[in-house]
Amino acid sequence: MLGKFFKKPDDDMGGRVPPGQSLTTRFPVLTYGPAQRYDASEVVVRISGLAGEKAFTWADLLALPQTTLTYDIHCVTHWSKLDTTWTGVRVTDLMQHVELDPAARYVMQHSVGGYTTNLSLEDFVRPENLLAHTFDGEPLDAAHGGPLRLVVPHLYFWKSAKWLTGLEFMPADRPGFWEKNGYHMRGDPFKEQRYDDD
Ligand SMILES: Nc1nc2c(c(=O)[nH]1)N[C@H]1C(S)=C(S)[C@@H](COP(=O)(O)O)O[C@H]1N2
Ligand SMILES: [Mo]
Repeated sequence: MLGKFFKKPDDDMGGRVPPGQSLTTRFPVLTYGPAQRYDASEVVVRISGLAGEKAFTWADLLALPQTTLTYDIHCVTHWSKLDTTWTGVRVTDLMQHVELDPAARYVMQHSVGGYTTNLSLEDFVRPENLLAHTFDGEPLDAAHGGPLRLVVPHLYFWKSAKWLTGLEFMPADRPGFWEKNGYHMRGDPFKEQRYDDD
């Protein structure tokens, strides 16, 4: 059954497919625990920690510039999906409206349901990272994190929190949910940083 949907790349597609990954044209759902359901009217992204306190509502987010980008995503469970198209607010555009304390070095993403995942500020503030609400021109499915998720395509996909509710800026790194359970603190797919001893 797997062979029908997952195929080993014939080559690495000119360097696009990280080691140990297979391509899929489906879009698998990976959620620890139940999928969360909430309405766009309930969306709030709270800024906390080493930054001026602030909360972005759905309307605030839609008032920011909207960007559509196409890129590849890589899951630590060995699937990669090429050319996924997302629309949302660039992290770099959001950060224009956040008063960051210069002591901030890391950020924790928080989600409905309690999922968390950590990033360094360099991995977070990149022009391709999106607070995404649209996939392939359609509102993002709840199963995939709709109404709003983060997409950080250069790291394994567990670093992209679904149902985003908060961004907590931190002076030092701290493990999120999967990182506490043995996953790598950074998760670069091209370096195969799957587990904390990789
Ligand atoms: N809130 C939340 N975000 C999450 C997860 C989760 O369980 N809860 N799973 C992560 C993992 S392990 C992966 S691989 C991707 C899966 O996203 P998808 O279900 O859209 O494929 O979401 C990440 N973000
Ligand atoms: Mo994952």
